[in-house]
Amino acid sequence: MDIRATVEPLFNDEYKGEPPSKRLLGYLQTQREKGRKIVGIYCGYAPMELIRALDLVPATLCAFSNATIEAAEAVLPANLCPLIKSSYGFIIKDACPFFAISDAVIAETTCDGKKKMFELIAERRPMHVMDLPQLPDEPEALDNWTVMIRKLQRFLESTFDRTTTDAEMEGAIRDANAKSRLMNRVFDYAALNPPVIGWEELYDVLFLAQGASGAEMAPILEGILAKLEKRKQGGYAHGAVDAPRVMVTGCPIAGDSAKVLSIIEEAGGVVVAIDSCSGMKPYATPIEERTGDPVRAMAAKYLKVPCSCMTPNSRRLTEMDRLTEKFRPDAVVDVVLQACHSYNIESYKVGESVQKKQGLPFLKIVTDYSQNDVGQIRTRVEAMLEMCRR
Ligand code: BJ8
Repeated sequence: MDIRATVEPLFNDEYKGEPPSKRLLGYLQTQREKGRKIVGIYCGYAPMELIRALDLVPATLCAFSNATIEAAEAVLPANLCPLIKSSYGFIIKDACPFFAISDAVIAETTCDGKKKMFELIAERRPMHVMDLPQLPDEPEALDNWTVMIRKLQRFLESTFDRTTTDAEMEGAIRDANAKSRLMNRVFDYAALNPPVIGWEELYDVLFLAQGASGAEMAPILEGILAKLEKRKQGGYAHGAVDAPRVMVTGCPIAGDSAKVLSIIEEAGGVVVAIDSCSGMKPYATPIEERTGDPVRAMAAKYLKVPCSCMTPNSRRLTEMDRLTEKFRPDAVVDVVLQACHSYNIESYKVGESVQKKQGLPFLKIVTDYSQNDVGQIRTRVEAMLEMCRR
């Protein structure tokens, strides 16, 4: 049963059925009209708390549409990750409204494709590239990443002619932690068996939460939590009561690559956990408060982001264990975007862990943003769900 047809929608009427991207854009435009500056980001390593401490507003830039890839391929190689091609295509086609209202952009040295693409767009906005340590367990990694966050602080302070204090950063950290706690309470309703929230509604919440601060999100999230509790008390279920529960991990997916999530639910499964930067990952780790060195505290948190650009990326397996414990999936789907070598290679270890340690069916899907492989993905997902039902 699609509960949205039978129960109160999660968002209030003020949004008038607008898609979440439009709501987020409306929010950012309002902030801009109030005189606030917007900072575009592309990655889960961008330290949001520093941005907010400087009274700047973060905006995640467009990266998830197939429509901009053809234009990008005039410059970029065709055998490049679709996320990078799509991002670049949005910029050269002037098609990303979030980039259009951004006053600066933060970039990081994650994968090769992304960092070279940043060179091509560097002239279009003030841009700061952060040198991300990729051996997170080495003792100097934390020192180096702390230095990089301080350099970003200086870049933002000089670009926007302002300064921030430790107390303001501590405040932004507390605000972010409060938002994370509320977001995790929303995720708790996907962990229920049966879940009372599906992936589309989760994405709506995640989308809006990217832009707004904890204080701004708190009343919205409290309202959503009350509605979810009502659904739970009313005995509603998202999907069939006995639907196989699926955890999705891997590359960020949204827009055209969210086809995988739709296929899982169309095939009779329910997506209960989304272990990626477009899903629950940004809310997985709190930042230590009142350490006396908020920049280092931020650095410690962001170094723990379990991205495949890190080696070893053992935290990903630990995090997946935690999510398996909490969300009790019956199967795990690892989504790898074509030509993303790091997630593709890491998939072997992930599959081994899921199958041997958790004893769960595992399906690796390598895909792009086109619709060409929908039939093939559907067949493979159906076969996996069949295994769960046996
Ligand atoms: S912290 S996952 S947002 S890098 S899919 S562009 S890695 S070739 S998106 Fe990511 Fe930051 Fe990591 Fe998260 Fe490259 Fe792979 Fe493409 Fe990727």
